[in-house]
Amino acid sequence: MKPFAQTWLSLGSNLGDRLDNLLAGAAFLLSHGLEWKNCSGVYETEPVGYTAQPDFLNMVIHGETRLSPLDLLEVCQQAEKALLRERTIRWGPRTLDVDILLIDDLVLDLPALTLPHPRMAERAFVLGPLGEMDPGLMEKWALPHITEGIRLRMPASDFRDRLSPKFI
Ligand code: A4P
Ligand code: MG
Repeated sequence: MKPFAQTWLSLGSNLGDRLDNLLAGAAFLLSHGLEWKNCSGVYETEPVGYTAQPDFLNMVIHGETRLSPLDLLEVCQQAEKALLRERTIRWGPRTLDVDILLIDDLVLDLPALTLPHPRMAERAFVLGPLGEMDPGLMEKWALPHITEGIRLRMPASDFRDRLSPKFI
């Protein structure tokens, strides 16, 4: 059987019930080939890129999977579709965005998938949650611990039970 790969995913939402969207997105991933390992708290974050839009809630999930990288990307996009995301403006508002930050030590530059995620090293909404959850990973990939424009909204201990596989 194919071995498990470790992966870190970034989830973001700034439309509708943002916390529900994140938890529903996570539940979708965990029932489509992602095995639960850990997650960060949920952060309230200022929009980056296209700034005339509501604040986001963001979190990072660490999981393991036997899916290929492109199949994992497909599942991430299905999760966005399940949450009725419409792609209109690049970097614009969305019910759910799921980005793959890392898969093991993979460095990829395919038309559909770049790893590590090309913009992760400059984004506090990724680096804050990742640094909270996995300081060793920050060191390994030489990532700066930038936390400007983000604040912890809910620690993982407040909602972890709602994500653990027995509730899915
Ligand atoms: N793609 C390539 N590599 C990856 C990867 N590692 N993970 C391709 C996921 N997708 C990857 O993404 C566009 C294409 O990127 C996909 O078709 C996939 O094949 P998209 O989700 O359709 O469009 P997008 O999200 O609008 O664009 P993009 O460039 O992915 O934007 P980002 O980088 O995801 O940024 N501010 C705050 N505070 N919080 C946020 O969560 N998110 C964004 C979106 C902007 N500002 C934000 C936040
Ligand atoms: Mg995206």
